[in-house]
Order: sequence, then C-alpha cells, then structure tokens
Amino acid sequence: MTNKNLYTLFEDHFPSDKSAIAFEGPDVQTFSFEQIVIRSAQMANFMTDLGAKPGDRVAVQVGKSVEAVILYLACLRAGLVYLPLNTAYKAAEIEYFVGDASPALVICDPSSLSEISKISTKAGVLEVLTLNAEGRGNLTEGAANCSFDFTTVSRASDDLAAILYTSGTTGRSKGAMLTHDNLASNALSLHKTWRFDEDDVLLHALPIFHVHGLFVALHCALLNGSKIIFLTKFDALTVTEYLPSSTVFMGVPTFYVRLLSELGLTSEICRNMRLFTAGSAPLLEETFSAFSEKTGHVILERYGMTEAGMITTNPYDGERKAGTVGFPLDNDVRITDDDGKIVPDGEIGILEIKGPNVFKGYWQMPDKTAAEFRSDGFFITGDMTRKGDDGYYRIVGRSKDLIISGGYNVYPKEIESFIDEMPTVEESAVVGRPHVDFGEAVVAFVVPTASTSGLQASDVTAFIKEKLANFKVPKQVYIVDTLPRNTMGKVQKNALRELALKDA
Ligand code: MCA
Ligand code: AMP
Repeated sequence: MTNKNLYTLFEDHFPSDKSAIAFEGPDVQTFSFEQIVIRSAQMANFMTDLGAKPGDRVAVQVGKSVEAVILYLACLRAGLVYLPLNTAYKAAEIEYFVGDASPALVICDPSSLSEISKISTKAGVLEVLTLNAEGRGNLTEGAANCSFDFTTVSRASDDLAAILYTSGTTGRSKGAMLTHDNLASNALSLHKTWRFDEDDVLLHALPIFHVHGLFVALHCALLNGSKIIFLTKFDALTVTEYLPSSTVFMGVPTFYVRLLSELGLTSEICRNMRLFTAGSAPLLEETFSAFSEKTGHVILERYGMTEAGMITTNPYDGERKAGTVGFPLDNDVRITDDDGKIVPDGEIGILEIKGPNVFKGYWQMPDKTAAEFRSDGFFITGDMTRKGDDGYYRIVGRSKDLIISGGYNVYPKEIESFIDEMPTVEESAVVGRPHVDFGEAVVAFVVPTASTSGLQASDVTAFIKEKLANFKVPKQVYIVDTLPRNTMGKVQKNALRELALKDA
C-alpha cells in the first residue's frame, strides 16, 4: 500500500534545495524547508514519546506562529488527528470540544494552562503542553531534545487527518472528520486550478484554525514548495507593505474592505501579484469593483465549507463575475428542492455535493451525519444556490440559520440558548444585520421576565462576553417587550432583521 499521508505529498513537492526559505515574516523567525522537515520530525517524536498513537486526537488552541504550522505537520507525520480551535474560544467552549473529542494531547497558550489543565484532567487527556504566540513553550522545548529522524507514519486515504468543529443550527457543535485524501484531493485541485508555480510567494494573513487559512492557503503553498510570507495577524497596513514582494493573497471579504481604506493600496504595490482570492462569506459587488478599480486586479471569488474544503471557484483564465462563485471544482454538484429533486437550471434550490473532498462524517454523530447525506452519497450543504444561464453558480442565501461575521460562523441558536439562561430573561432572538466591516453583525432581541425591571443591553453583553468567543457577542442588543410571532407561534426573524436594519 502506498503511503497516503498528506505530509508525504507535501514533502515530495518541497524544493530540491531544502535550504530555500519556507516561511518568513516581520514577527516570525525565518524557516527553511530543511528546518520544517527536521522540526516536524522532532515534534512528531516528542508527541509519540509522550504516548500519543496514530488516530489519537491532538487539540490545539494557540496563537499563530510557524511553530504552530510545524505542530500541524508533526501531527500529520505521526498519524495524529489535528484538532485546531479558534483562539477566541473561552473555557466553557473548550470544555465541550475537549470532552467530545477526548484528545490524547492538548496544546494551549501558557496563559490558559491552568484553566485548560482542569478541563483536560476531567477528559482524561494524557498531557497538556504549551506553545505561545512566539513559538515557545514546553512543546518546542521538549521537541528540541528529540531525534531529527522520524519515519512518517503510513496512512490510508480514508484515515483521519483532522477534525474541525462547526457549530450546528440546533445547538451542539459537530466535529467534521476530514481524511488525508479529503485534504490532498482538494489541495491538488486548487493548486492546479489556481496555477501555482515555483516563483509564487503566498502572503498569508488568515488565522490557521479554520479551513481557509490552514488548508486552502497553506496547502497550496506547501504543495508548491514555495515561500510563504507569514503574518501572525491580519492588519491592512502590514499587508500593503508585503504585497510588493508577493504574488498570491487569500482573504475573507473583510480583509478586502479594510484594504480598500488603506491609502497605500495602489496598482503599483500589486505589480508582482498574480492572484487575489476571496471567500468564507459573500464578497459584495461594490468591494469587487472598487478593488479592481484601485489595483487593476479582479478578485477570484470561490466557495467552500468546513465539511468539503473548496467546492466551486471562479475561473483563473475566464471571466471572474462579481456575485458568483464560479464553477464546480473536482466534485459533482446539483441543486435540489426540499425533497431532494433536482430543480431546473435558473431556479433556486439547495446545493448538494459529492466528491473526494467531502468529509467522512461528524465525529461520533452517526445520526446527524446520516441526516445530512442523501442515500446516493450527496452531502446537503444548506446553501441556497442558483445556476445562471451563463453556467456560473450563485450562493443566494442559506437554508440554515447562520450569520457569517468577518468570515466566522455564528449560529443564532447557540447565542439564544445562552442568553435564555440568564435568570432575568424570558426569551431572545438573534439575527444578522448588514455591517460595513464584518459583512454581517450579530444583533440580539431580548425579552426580560415579567418580574424583571431595568434589564440593560450591557447586562446581556457582559454575560455573553464572559463565556463566549468575542466574535459571537452581539454588536447590538435590543431589550423588547415581546418577539413578533406568526400564527404558528414561530418567531418572525425577517421582521426582526427589518427592524434592526431600519434602526441601523
Ligand atoms: C473580531 N471581532 C469580531 C470579528 N473578529 N466580531 C465579529 N466578527 C468577527 N469576525 C471582534 C473583536 O473581538 C473585537 O471585539 C472587535 O470585534 C474588533 O476587533 P478587531 O480588532 O477589528 O478585529 P480583528 O482582530 O482585526 O479581526 C477581524 C478579522 C478576523 C481580521 C477580520 O475576524 C479574521 O481574521 N477573520 C477571518 C476568519 C476566517 O479565517 N474565516 C475562515 C473560516 P471587542 O472590541 O469586544 O474586543 S473557513 C470557512 O469559512 C470556509 C471553509 C471557507 O469557505 O473558507
Ligand atoms: P464554515 O462552516 O466556516 O465552513 O462556513 C461555510 C459556509 O460559508 C458555507 O456553507 C457558506 O454558507 C459560506 N460561504 C463560504 N464561501 C462563500 C462565498 N464565497 N459566498 C457566500 N457564502 C460563502
């Protein structure tokens, strides 16, 4: 059996001159490909020596550093299943993920060690290790004493490489199980379609705990064996400083909105650029046009999701159309009605997909997995889609109750359940409202209990801030007497969206 470990695919594409730079950037140490190979071997040895075995999960909540990328590669090499967690998540959120995935190892920032250790002890974790945003901690210290040699563990195509949690519309987050082949097939497909070549330099500014920054961006460059300019955080000014030495940039729409307000963004600084891509949320046509006017570059919008990586893309050579997500990558797609019947071209339905990129299922949730697949293996994305006469696909809405804020998904149900736990609250409803910077902003309508007087919006915000990630905290809270309901008693979220919009 040939080894299908994703790491071997990357290593096969590393340049023959391994002293070539793999990572550099203003806040990181420069790493050559040789160092990446050696350091990932050392980390794989260290984790294996601690008792982690192929198939075990490694939960990771650390700041963005090259060492964190090496940790990801080390997990692949050791056959461990990488489980990245948003750095914004608070202890209560982490407790759920660690309890659900029962990882062998947890890696966290030193500042959260005591909190995470308590959670991990309860979940039977072997060891909690630290790694700070500068790449230091007892993980790198321990690995430094380990051998430079590690034979990458052999993996079959459908062995797990990673689990990424995605929130659910009905409460509990689901761990999407991604195999080595899911990730490899999507990486190869994007690398080819977006025409990566040896002279490319990727400017990387995305977080590395989600599909976009971790897989889409990093995999294309690793597979290309070319340099990554690695920014530890998105900052529009810093991006403009590094654009002249880059050729490819990937971002969520908020990145482009913020870049457009940088005076330094000109066609001159983009002279070496060959590709700007956008995704994770809809790119507004006005952002698309303004960017093209200012830089001469037409942003390539693509569409994907955690469960399948990238699904469609605008063409590299042909016309890139605003408001569309282009054509299917190497997966089959169809648009169906609620009963799963294919709708005629031009009509709106739900996008369903099938292909090597589509995940293996939700971790320990066979019923949820079964509910989201058709009997012939197509996965129901929940995205309302229309295929135009021109053949381009357009994402026109979502059948799932989901807000995408600055590229992060927020499920209203999660926030509502949390607000409803306040003893002073009768009920609540959470909706999205257009936001110039984040695309959509989270807004909450809250009804106090009959016996409560003087409940303030700030009380609700403070309550949420303590327990949930900051990006989930409503940008505005309205205290109201009642929620509008239809004759069936269902809360009319559209009416609330209109109210919020009018008020804005
Ligand atoms: C930060 N805040 C946010 C967000 N980010 N609020 C709502 N939505 C957000 N996305 C909060 C902060 O905690 C802070 O709150 C306040 O807003 C202002 O923060 P600011 O400093 O402006 O934010 P930032 O640190 O600059 O972050 C903004 C960001 C970041 C750079 C746009 O959100 C980001 O990196 N987004 C990318 C997400 C991403 O990679 N998504 C890909 C998912 P306070 O003032 O209270 O402290 S993968 C995916 O979707 C699929 C697979 C796909 O197709 O790609
Ligand atoms: P996630 O669960 O973080 O993987 O987010 C995936 C969701 O983001 C998809 O199901 C879509 O709703 C949305 N999405 C991703 N890319 C685009 C895009 N280019 N346009 C519109 N929505 C998008």
